[in-house]
Amino acid sequence: MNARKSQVTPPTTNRHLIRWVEKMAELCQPQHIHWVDGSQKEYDRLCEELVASGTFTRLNPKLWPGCFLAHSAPNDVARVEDRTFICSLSKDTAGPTNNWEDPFAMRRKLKQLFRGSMQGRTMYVLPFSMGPIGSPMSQIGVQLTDSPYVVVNMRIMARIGKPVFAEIDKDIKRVVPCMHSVGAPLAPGQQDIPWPCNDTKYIVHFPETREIWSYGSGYGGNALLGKKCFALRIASNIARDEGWMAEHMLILGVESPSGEKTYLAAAFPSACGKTNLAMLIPPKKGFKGWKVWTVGDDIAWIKPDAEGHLRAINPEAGFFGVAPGTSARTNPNAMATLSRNTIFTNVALTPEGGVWWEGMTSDPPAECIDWRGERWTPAIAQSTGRTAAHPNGRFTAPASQCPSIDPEWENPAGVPISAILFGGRRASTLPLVYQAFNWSSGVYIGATMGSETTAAAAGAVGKVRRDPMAMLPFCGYHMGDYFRHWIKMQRSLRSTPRIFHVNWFRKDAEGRFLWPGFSDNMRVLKWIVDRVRGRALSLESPIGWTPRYEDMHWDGMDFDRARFDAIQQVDHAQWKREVMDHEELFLDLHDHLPPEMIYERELLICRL
Ligand code: SAT
Ligand code: MN
Repeated sequence: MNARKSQVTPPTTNRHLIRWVEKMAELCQPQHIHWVDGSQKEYDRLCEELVASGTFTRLNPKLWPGCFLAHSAPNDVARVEDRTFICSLSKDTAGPTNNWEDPFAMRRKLKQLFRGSMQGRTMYVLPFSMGPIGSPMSQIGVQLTDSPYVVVNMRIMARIGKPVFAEIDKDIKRVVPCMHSVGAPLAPGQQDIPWPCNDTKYIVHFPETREIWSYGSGYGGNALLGKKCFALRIASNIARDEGWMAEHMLILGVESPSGEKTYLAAAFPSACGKTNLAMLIPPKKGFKGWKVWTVGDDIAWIKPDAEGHLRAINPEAGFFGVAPGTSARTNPNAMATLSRNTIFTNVALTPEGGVWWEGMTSDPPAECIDWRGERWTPAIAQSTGRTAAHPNGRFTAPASQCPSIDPEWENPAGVPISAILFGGRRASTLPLVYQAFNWSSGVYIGATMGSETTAAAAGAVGKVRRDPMAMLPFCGYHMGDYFRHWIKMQRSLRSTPRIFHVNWFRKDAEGRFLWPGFSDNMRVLKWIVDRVRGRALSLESPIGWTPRYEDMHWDGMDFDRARFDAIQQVDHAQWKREVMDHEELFLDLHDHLPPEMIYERELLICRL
């Protein structure tokens, strides 16, 4: 029997799937095919193999039970936006903010790249459900991958394996095919390396045929194809066609002492604190009885229900969070979540067999092995400027382990959304919080969002870039059409969520943060909940409704009116420059821009 042919009977009766697997095996020439069942036994075996191959280091089970550490190749540490393509039939459909190539030319290129790309490796057939299995809001994909690292990470990030094959066999949902190869075939007898990948990288989406092809990278959003590629880039296309929204948003529930629960969704760019906000613990002083519940930290699928209210699910099952900066002080819930059964990537290894990253503790370890695998000490850091962890080092941890996980987080019908927040990292101009006048001015606020770039994507860090709805790298079609879709959503709603903009990162003239952030962000959430519930008044400013000092809950915090005025200040000169910047993005999108965006901009200019 052909070695490439599956040795076992496939655990599916779906002939399209079986045929596709055969065809792709013919192309990629793997040595084995493994149908992923998603069991603990299989996971344990794959982790063993990853330890044996040097990809994984098993952490000290007394300190970090069930945890592993991986170090990636230095040329494979983040999403590669310049290698990410939306290959729609027409360039106009992808829009100017996406890389585009002719889909036929791209298919030819991919065929060449994938030909023989899995030689000497196992091809895993990995079925996954984004969203709870069987939920009407869930979507199904099958990823073929030659990376066991991807399989074990996907087991944490999505629902995978046997129950998903059962869903596929019901034949009611379209399955999104996802091809993935690290692009490092092994010649007979060739020794493997801990992090195989390729200098040539392609992260390709075919929106019309709903397909994903990813080549050359094994890292994060480039390789865990259920996440950004499917749940955002492909799903944003499905959502537009079907009248719902696939958004780069966390989902949280605020519970008051009387048990009233209000759910919010919030869009911030990568590495701007979505995970921290989603897992917020209210300040001890002044917020007795208040609680924040976590539904998701990165992606929200939002759909109008039969009554015309928006409901949201988190399509993921785990957190792929930024490790540096995460600590018992900044995010105790994240620390508890990642304390066991977690896969760490690109953080440092301590001599006791634990992990460490910048910001985890105030005192660094005396020595450790850094993410590059080299000896690191605080003195070496001083002289070379090298960090122990890569700034985009990550933890992959099961959502079910999060102490603040919402009892409703797997509700197949989702949770009701009362408010939408936009935000980014802005040292100036943008106040701590303000509320949009209405839905269309809120869409304008989201559409013109800016943020300083972070290490989550390859490229310069700290430059303000326009990142509409935090979707610039993730919208799978023309950004102008995406704004139009947002505007149109209102028509299918009986109640629209209130829209807000927040900025935890405003600085004073000396460059010091004006706001402590973290648990004190609860004060902003409370004002937002009070606004949504009609309990707080507000002031009218040129940009929207802003909080009155006396409507903010200051119990347990010393923040006088002058500081509040400073952080809330709407500086007309700064705002005029800001609006000029909006124009730059709009010029790029002009031929697809909904008229509402032009009118909102004109009104804003008049008010300034
Ligand atoms: O895209 S990743 O999943 O690698 C992380 C992010 O940028 O949000
Ligand atoms: Mn993200």
